Amino acid sequence: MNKIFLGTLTALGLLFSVNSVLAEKWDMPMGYSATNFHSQTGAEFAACVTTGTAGELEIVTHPGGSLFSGSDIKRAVQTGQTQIGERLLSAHQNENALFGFDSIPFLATSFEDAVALWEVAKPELSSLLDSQNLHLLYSVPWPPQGLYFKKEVNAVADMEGIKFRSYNTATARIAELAGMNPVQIEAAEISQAFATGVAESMISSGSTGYDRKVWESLTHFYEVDAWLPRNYVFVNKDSWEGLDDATKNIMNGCASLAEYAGYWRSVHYTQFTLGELAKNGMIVQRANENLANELRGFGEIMTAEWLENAGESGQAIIDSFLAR
Ligand code: PCA
Repeated sequence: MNKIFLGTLTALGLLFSVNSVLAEKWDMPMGYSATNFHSQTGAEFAACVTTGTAGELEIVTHPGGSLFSGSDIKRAVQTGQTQIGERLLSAHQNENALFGFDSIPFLATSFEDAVALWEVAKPELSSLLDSQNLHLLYSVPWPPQGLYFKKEVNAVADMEGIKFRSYNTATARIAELAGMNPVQIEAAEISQAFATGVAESMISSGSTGYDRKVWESLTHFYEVDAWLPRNYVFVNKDSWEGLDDATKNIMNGCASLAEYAGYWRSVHYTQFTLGELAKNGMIVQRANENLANELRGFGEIMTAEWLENAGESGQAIIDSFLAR
């Protein structure tokens, strides 16, 4: 009896020591604030993996650019400084136009269309990421993008000379076409940028306006539904390939769950956050027909420019999306 007991103890001891040798901790930098719905989705994803692997793989999220600032996250994961991260996909548009497929003005303007566009773009995007030593895990869209100002704007002419906060190449190009002055600023820093007058307008979702309490500086939000940009979560390819199949399965299961939950959070957050902007004193309304038409004109120019840069793979994405 004693022998069996001792044997069991030894086996358990071995198990524990094997377990602690195998247990790994992955740090997951994220660019947006802890209260943002993407960050909440990421935190649940991390908890899902940690629980699913019984702690053998623990993922710890670091929101708000606290571990690496938004603009450094992709490089940090690519080079193995950390194993996993989340970033705004179109922020890499200056590296390769394909990363900006989700920020072509007025191509996909609803949640349903954003999903359809994602489905046709995903294979091309996954192989682009793969060529950069990254493995794509999941992606969640932001709510539709609208225009923030600190005055009434009824036409593009009213935008002349305004300092415009941009977050990718497409948003900077819109500013340029409208005669505004773009300045690239991470979401984590926009409250301060608006408060100090470094920027006085932007294109973004109700969600970011709400997260950053922009009503403290800005007064108008115009719904234009220009596009629904995406965040994506990605893993260093060597780290991914180092996982056993059981762990990969758990990660994939948690990623599907996160993509689903994040999508619905984004859908529900859309009206909620616009309501909160209004409650806090902002004028929230659809852009008038004239302004909407002028912006659609920018959309045509920018679609042509994107196709020129993205070449055949870009054309194939748009063709399959339009043919769906
Ligand atoms: N919020 C992010 C990107 C898109 C959005 O709605 C931002 O403004 O940085």
